[in-house]
Amino acid sequence: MKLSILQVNTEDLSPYAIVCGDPFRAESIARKLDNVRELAFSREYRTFVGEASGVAITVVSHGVGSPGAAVCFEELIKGGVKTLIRVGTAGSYSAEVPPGSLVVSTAAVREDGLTRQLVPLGFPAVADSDVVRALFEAASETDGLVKKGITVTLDAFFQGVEEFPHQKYKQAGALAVEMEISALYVIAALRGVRAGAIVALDGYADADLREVYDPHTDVVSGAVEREIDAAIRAIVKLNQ
Ligand code: R1X
Repeated sequence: MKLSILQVNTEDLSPYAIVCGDPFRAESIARKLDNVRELAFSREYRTFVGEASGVAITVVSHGVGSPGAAVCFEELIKGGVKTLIRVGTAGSYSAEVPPGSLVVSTAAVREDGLTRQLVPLGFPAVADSDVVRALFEAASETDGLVKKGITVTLDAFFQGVEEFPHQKYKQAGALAVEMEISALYVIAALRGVRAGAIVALDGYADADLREVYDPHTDVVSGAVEREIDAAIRAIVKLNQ
């Protein structure tokens, strides 16, 4: 069967998938795998398959924001993917986890608009505990700071006239904010598959800490490299 939006044949997909926002990042993740093939590049969704230590891994870009990303997650699950790991970037809430750190998301605050159209807000957006463990172990084997905890998923990237909810979630102990994890966790739960996410912090979300937002630094690209390696090794661990 061909997936209508990803434009990929389901027979080519593997049970494990790494998803990321940026189609160019999907390519750099795929380059770390053996026997890589590009399957399709349709809209923002670019799909590769390859192998790490003999384990087949699908790599797909999902674009920016929960609704578009949800299309990717739903089609992958329809196509037989059973474990999804998001490798992404996020804004830090605290100087204790500065840009360049990695955060494994144990659960996501549902400040997105999409998931409330799927299931009531009381339903949690929570990661699979085995995926969290594998990601945290693999990330801790790399150099640099790694934390695990709650992240916030928000639709807005640029502020309008409404206040961003960063202060209250920071006070409540959330570590970082990004734009897709709650969609991933809710959809994974509704469809009965497992999911996890690791993010590289690329700046401060908190206006008190933020200077100019520039995610194109060596510190950030080093953290992105570490999280990609960690996600690949986490999948190999999960497959053992
Ligand atoms: O999740 C966020 C979004 O995909 C993080 O980076 C993008 C916006 O720059």
